[in-house]
Amino acid sequence: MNVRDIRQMFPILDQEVNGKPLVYLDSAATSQKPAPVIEALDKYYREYNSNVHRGVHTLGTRATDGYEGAREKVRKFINANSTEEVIFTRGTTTAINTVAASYGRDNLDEGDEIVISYMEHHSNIIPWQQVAKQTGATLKYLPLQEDGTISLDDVRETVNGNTKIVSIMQVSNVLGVMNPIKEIAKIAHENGAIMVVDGAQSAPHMKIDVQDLDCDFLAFSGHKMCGPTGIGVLYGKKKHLEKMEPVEFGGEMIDFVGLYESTWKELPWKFEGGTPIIAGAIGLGAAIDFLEQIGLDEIEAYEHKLAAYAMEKLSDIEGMTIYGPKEASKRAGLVTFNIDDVHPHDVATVLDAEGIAVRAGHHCAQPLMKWLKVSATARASFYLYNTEEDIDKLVAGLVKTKEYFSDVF
Ligand code: 7TS
Repeated sequence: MNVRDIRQMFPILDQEVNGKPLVYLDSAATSQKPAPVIEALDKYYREYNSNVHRGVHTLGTRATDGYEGAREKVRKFINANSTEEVIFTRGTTTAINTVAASYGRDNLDEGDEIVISYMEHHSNIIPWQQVAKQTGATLKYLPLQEDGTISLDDVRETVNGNTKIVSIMQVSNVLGVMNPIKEIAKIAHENGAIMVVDGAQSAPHMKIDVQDLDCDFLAFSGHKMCGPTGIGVLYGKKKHLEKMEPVEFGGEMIDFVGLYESTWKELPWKFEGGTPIIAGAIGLGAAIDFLEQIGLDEIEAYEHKLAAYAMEKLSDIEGMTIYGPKEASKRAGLVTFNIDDVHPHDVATVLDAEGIAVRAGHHCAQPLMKWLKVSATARASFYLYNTEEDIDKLVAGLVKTKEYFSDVF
């Protein structure tokens, strides 16, 4: 993998921000887009923009082929059994909400339990809070180890015969930990529960095989994996999706509409009410082609190297607190930190003046912030286009931040 060549495929990286070359370290929020993805969107709108699954005209057929072709690319990307199991959504949030609103509402009752963890993103917390309120089910939290990891003993203790749904992120957007999803899924299944996986931070960075993980549902977002915003995926096992009710009703998802009753199209379209996200899906297909050309294993290995380098360099800065496991081998490509008493928003502001983009805040993980006993943190997140030089610039920026604030106070 030649990072110099890869960087050249991302036109946005070649610019100055505040008079300094841009160092983009916020890919966990959203990744940048390579030229082939931008070109695929451009080509669609210039050459074959049309609605899908309707007319017989040529552009409509091309758009339908592009849209359904992207579904097959996603199927292969996650090794789903069939395209019937691949539903296009607006993103991870919509995908998890669909599972909670449909599977959750129909399969939960008073006394049933939903198990999530303290490290979840709000979009894997609130849908379960809502469905718990609607059905009388109880929401339970898996505890975390001191370094922020999940122990399988805790999973065995928390998941029991009352558990109906276990929903866990594969990679944390704050701690960077990689959770043992396959093992958790096994424990869930032994107890008669289903396993939902939030793959927002894993799908862009590592190979995912839904059959090997044996998860029942997987959610992820296109915009974090070099694709456009507004497109995501809900994978679900056919045996569940077949029995589930759609959550959005209208055009495109129906078979027959009577005055008082209607019937639905077959899978996957019964979950795709309204004109679908055609350009988004085509762009996601191009992003998958791009990532696969480089190789997900290569990308993962490269990001591990970057994370290890960042951990080493950042740990050398005095007053630095890094959250999550210390061992780089347990971490994906992001580092979340605080430095002395400087507010993370101030850290991000000083870094921005240096052309360095990091995120500051609660990262949509307020329960985790409470667990960490902080209100906010700064976070640098890496992707295949970042370099060790980017991390050196981050370190220099942080040293400058420290100096600036020690002068102020
Ligand atoms: N789950 C995880 C683990 C995430 O990191 C995010 C977004 C989502 C779900 C929601 O994805 P969406 O595409 O539906 O919005 N995480 C972040 C982040 O860490 N900073 O900005 C967005």
